[in-house]
Parts: sequence; structure tokens; C-alpha cells
Amino acid sequence: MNVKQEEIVIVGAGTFGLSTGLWLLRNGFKNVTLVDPYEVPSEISAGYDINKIVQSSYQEDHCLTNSLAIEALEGWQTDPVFFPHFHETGILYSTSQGTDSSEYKELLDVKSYCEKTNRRFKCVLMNKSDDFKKIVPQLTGPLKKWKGFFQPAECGWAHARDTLVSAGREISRLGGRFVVGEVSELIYGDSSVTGCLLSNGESILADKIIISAGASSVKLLKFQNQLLAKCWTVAHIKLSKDEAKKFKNMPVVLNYEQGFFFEPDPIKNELKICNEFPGYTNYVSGDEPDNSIPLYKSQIPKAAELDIRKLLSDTLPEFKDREFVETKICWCTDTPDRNFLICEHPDFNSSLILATGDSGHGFKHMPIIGKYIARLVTYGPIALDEEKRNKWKWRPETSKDRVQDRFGGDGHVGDLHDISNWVSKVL
Ligand code: FSA
Repeated sequence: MNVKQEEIVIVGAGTFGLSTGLWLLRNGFKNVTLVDPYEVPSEISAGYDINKIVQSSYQEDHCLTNSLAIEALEGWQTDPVFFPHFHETGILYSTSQGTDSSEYKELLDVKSYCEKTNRRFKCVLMNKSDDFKKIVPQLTGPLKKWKGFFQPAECGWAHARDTLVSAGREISRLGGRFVVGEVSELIYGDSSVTGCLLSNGESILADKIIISAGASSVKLLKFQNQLLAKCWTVAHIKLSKDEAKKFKNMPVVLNYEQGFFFEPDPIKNELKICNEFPGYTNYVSGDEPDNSIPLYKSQIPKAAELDIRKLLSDTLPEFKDREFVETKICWCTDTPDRNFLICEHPDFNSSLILATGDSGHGFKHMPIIGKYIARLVTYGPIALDEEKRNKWKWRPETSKDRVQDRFGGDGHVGDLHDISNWVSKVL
């Protein structure tokens, strides 16, 4: 059968799933079905959010992330599905940890990589709080010990939820089908996966199944500890119309160890703030990575509230006591080395494709990641260049050497079971 006539089922209609559906249909596939427990925009997708950072420079040794992010940037700037949702505000990178810290070293590495890649702008180094205030006058707090740099263009933020909606619409327009349902298990044939079973008892048959269920991927399959589901914390405060006006087009303010925030969204005037820390797991049995399962909650730990208010005191003190109108935890899934897991599963003769392991930096790649997943579905791993093939391959042998690779908090990954004090939004 012509591969483009095959029945393709995509499990998970979030960032990777929608991008995959979009690119399969753009490439001429005729029978593409996306299954998710929720309609687009799926409220359990990490992309179900007002903003996500769109970065286009990393440290030089993250070269695959760098080249992909630059390619994705073009998608954010030119692809009609994506560009209406991109805000090229620039990003202010910062740390308060002093010039000997690993945070500062990373920041300088990012800056020098950015400068080396011949962009159409100049980065600005900032050594004291007044330097920051010149560029972002909205920052009225003490910015204690802040140092950093400003990348004025080719980066910013995307309206994440609207991007999911936009991709979903285009998929429908191109003939893709959405099924609202929870996949409870995969259906196995002799040496292939032949479909999936939904929790309502229905089944969907497929020639190929793509698992793009993000942190929930571990519910469907053993990943031999390659994936570790972890969550981070999000809060919103509401600004008045007049307050919000002052923030229009403000760059993303990103402090490596304290967290980040964005200009308020133009409809609800809500400003999203996240504190930075190494994340929380939710181990349901034992503490092997395969056993950390997402738990969705519209609350955040008290410790996260304190860190978010501390960031506000340091940057926007007038809002440090403003009530939260939204609190939630957002799930990602880390591979041991933070490269994605985009490959054929080794045991099922090309019928099972994995497109997961976002590692906390998936969203910005949404305009282009599906292009590579679609190539893998169409032609097999040979269609990926060697670097992608190696970095994204099935690699359980790496699961013993996990990089932690996050700043902030107490430097350790916590577990949700140890949290007794939770904070809710005001109703
Ligand atoms: O552009 C970026 O890579 C920002 S990722 C945002 C974030 O909250 C991380 O700061 C956090 O450490 C985790 O990876 C989830 O995503």
C-alpha cells in the first residue's frame, strides 16, 4: 500500500502530536487520526498555557537544539499557522548568582553563541540594575545583583493555547480527524502494534501508531526508564487595563535561577509567572523514572508561591501581593540527556513511532518538529540526518546517567507526595 494511504493514529494532540498531524497532512497523508482525552486545545497538554518562551540561542554544545530552534524561528516568523501567535519581543536573560556561578557562565555562553551566528541584531550586556531598567523600564524592583544580557530580536514568546487551536484548525481543514477519548492500551499483533483501545471500550485500528502523549506516554508503554515525568509551577496575576498597557511588548524576563514572566495577554490582561527549580516527580510506585505519572492539579505548592512572590518583589514589587487568578502545575517529560525521543520503537517493525521526551524545551519547536516525525513515519530512520538519528534514538542504556540540568530551588528534584501545603487561585 502507498504509505500515504496508511491509517495513522497519533496518540496525544498536544504540541508534538498536532505538529505531526499537520506535517503528515501537508505531506499528502490521507488517513490521519489524532486521539486525546480533550478537544483541541487539550487542557492536559503542556502547551495549554498563555505563553511559552521562544528562544533561538542556547549554549554552543546544545548544537542540535540551536539549529532546530533557528529553523523553528523561521516557522514562527513565516508559517501562516504559527506566525500570528508569535510575539518577537526579545528576551532578557539574567542571573543574580554572581560572575563565578554556572548560571552566569551559561548566560555568557548563550550570548557568545548568539553573536557568533551572525544575527541581524546586537546583544546588549547588562551589569547593574540600571542597565536592565533602561531596556525594560517596567522593572521597578531592586533587581538585586542582577547581571545579564538582552537579545532584542529573533526570540520572544508564543501564545501557546492559540497556537494549538490554529494547528488543530489547519489539521481539520486538511482532512485530519480528531477523536476525543482516552487511550487505555495499545493493541498488539504478532510483531506489530495494530491499534489502540479507548477507555470507553472502542478500538481504533492503525497501520502505524505515533505516541506523542508527552508526560503521559509512560502510561502506555515501558520506556525502560528513558522518560522521567516532572512538573513545574505556573501562576497568573490579573492587571487592570491601565496597568497592562504599560507592559505592551515587554521582552520576556528570564532569570536562570528565579524564574520568568511575560507581558500580560491582551484579552484577559493576565500576567504569567513561573519560578525555576528542578521540578517535581509523582512516583506512584518505587522511584524508577517509569513510575512517575502526571497528576493534574489547579494548585501549586506553597513553596512555589513564595518563590514567585520573591521574584515579583525583586522585579515588579507593586504586584508582589496580588492574588493569583490561576495556579497550576504543568507536566513535561525529561530524557536522560534532554534530547527528544523521536524514533521507531525497536520491537514492532516500524508500526510504533515515539515522538516524546520534550525535556522541557519542546514547545518552541512546534512549527517544525512534526516535519521530522512525518519523515520518520514516511521513510523510516534513514530519512533523519545522522545527528538527529543518534540523539533521538531509543537509548535505554543512557537512563543511568541522567543530567539534572536545571537551576533554582534547592537544586534537587522533589516529589509531589512530600508536599502538604497547596495554594489555590482565588475564585
Ligand atoms: O525556552 C525554554 O527552554 C524555557 S523552558 C521553561 C521551563 O519552565 C523550564 O524553565 C523548566 O526548567 C522546565 O524545563 C519546564 O520548562
